[in-house]
Amino acid sequence: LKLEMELRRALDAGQFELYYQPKLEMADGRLNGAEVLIRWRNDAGQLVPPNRFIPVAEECGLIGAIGDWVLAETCRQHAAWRAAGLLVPVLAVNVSARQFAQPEFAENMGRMLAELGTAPAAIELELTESMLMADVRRTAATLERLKELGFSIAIDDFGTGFSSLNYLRHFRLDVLKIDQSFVRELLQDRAALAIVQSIIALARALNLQTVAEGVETEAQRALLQEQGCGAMQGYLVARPLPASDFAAWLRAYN
Ligand code: G
Ligand code: G
Ligand code: MN
Ligand code: NA
Repeated sequence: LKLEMELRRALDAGQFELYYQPKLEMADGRLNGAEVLIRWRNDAGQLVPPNRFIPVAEECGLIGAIGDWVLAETCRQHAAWRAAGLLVPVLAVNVSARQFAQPEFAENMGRMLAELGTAPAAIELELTESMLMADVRRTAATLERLKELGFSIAIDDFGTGFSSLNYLRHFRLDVLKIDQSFVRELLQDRAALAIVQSIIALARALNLQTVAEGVETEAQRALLQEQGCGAMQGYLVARPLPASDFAAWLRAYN
């Protein structure tokens, strides 16, 4: 309850910040996009990671307001970078279960982006398997509408949830993000390698892109590329960066 009150105050006081982590194409190193990751700069000036407060925000319902802030700030930053002449990649925003479960989620997203003056094509939405499977009929309709509006859709932490392969076939998706737990074990564990190979084969058959998460070493990168993975994200490329550092990274990169 104390944390809930602190989060409310943090939102009013503007204590949330967005970090940006680039994703690169495996084949040629071109910029594929960037994931947007929230942090909380608390009263003590410490940076609190989302695992420590997103679950609480989700429980108390504050996630709606925080999610709206994340989307608005992402769009504002996107516009500011473009105005400054930067080539900004697609920005991938994490969506919480409670946000996705809103009855008018797709319409609300479309309306908010129109108000913010951002093209939905500039935004990718990261959803998890459990969100998609909670109500598959509604999910199919919501994804259809989001795609019509122009958003791209990624499944986050793929392979760790319980998704029915049959439903994946019917959902309008763009990207499978291979969970970092598999990438971490890739060189030591034959089972992890087999799972990664299966995800890549599945993605290819369903015409989806793959992004490996948590790539930290050159050996992991080389093996993923050899297996036909499409893109990568992780400390090997860059850590999640504050906006100004990410802009500098982009300038140096382009
Ligand atoms: O940035 P970090 O690795 O600490 O992120 C940890 C978790 O927090 C990830 O699972 C990520 O999806 C989640 N997360 C990060 N930013 C956001 C956000 O803006 N909204 C939601 N709902 N989750 C986020
Ligand atoms: O669940 P989600 O994929 O949204 O969370 C991404 C999380 O992974 C963020 O907390 C981010 O800080 C973290 N992350 C990003 N790259 C790496 C990496 O190379 N290694 C590790 N251990 N974590 C990473
Ligand atoms: Mn994510
Ligand atoms: Na993930």
